[in-house]
Amino acid sequence: PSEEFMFRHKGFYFLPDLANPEYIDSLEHFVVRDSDVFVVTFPKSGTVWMQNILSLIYYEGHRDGTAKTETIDRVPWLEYNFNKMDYGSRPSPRLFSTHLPYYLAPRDLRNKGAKVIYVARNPKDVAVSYFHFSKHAFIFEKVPDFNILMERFLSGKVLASSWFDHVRGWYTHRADYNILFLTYEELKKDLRSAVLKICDFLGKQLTEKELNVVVEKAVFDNMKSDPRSNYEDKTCILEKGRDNFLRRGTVGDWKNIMTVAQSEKFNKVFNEKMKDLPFKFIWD
Ligand code: PPS
Repeated sequence: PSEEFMFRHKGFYFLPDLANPEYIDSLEHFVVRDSDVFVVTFPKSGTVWMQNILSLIYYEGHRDGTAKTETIDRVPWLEYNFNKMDYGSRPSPRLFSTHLPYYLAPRDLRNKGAKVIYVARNPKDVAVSYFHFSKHAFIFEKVPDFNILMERFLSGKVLASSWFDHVRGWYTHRADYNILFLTYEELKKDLRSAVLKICDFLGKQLTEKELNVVVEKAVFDNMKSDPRSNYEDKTCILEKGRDNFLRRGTVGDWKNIMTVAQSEKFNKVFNEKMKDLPFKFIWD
């Protein structure tokens, strides 16, 4: 992969410009508050979706449409501080998202005060989503051929490195964190139940009416048409007018692009690397 688009630090690929090795190292000592909530994902696994769900759960002004704040300002990325916020002076409860692997995450998270929500998505769809996103995102290297992207994905030469290591790392160290594991597919299957589970984990009591609004506003089509949720104005990331962060939002889109041979190769690597873990993804 081109160094113009990614740099490697401590075995992990980051986006340049928005992060550098010193900043990443400083995050080990980032002061975490017990009231903080971290969304942790491998890229293209439902980050923006979960950012939006948390924002809707926590902010009445988002639910009722009176506040115009964008999701990125409510749930900023820890390691990519796009809007140069002073995270230390943000009022509690602070919401963050991150693609960091467990071993580079703030140490304080292991005190188990703060909550972590990990969202995993079936990796074939992650690779396909990554491929499409990279075509229109300035921050990603354009890879013209899916086969090349897939090879890089399987060998961990993409942003956030290996999907397999990312999921395994967080999952096998789960006892060190106050963590809720969710899959993109379960959110798709029954968003309402997933939101209830999230509220339960966060200790947030929503009324029936509030819950209905969260679920309705977090549905793909509604998020796609809401500029606060879809990063429409982030022309520094994406070409304007092109597929934004909300592209298709389905389970099984990999079938539209992967050949049988590619799918079999993918299965082989998946089975080798994940066989001892209980992750069961809905693939279609
Ligand atoms: S990023 O760049 O890491 O922040 O991307 P991320 O948000 O993790 O992943 C983007 C994919 O998530 C899909 N998405 C959704 N799917 C269903 N419902 C909702 N509400 C939703 N919001 C985002 C988005 O469409 C991307 O997947 P693909 O398959 O490319 O459509």
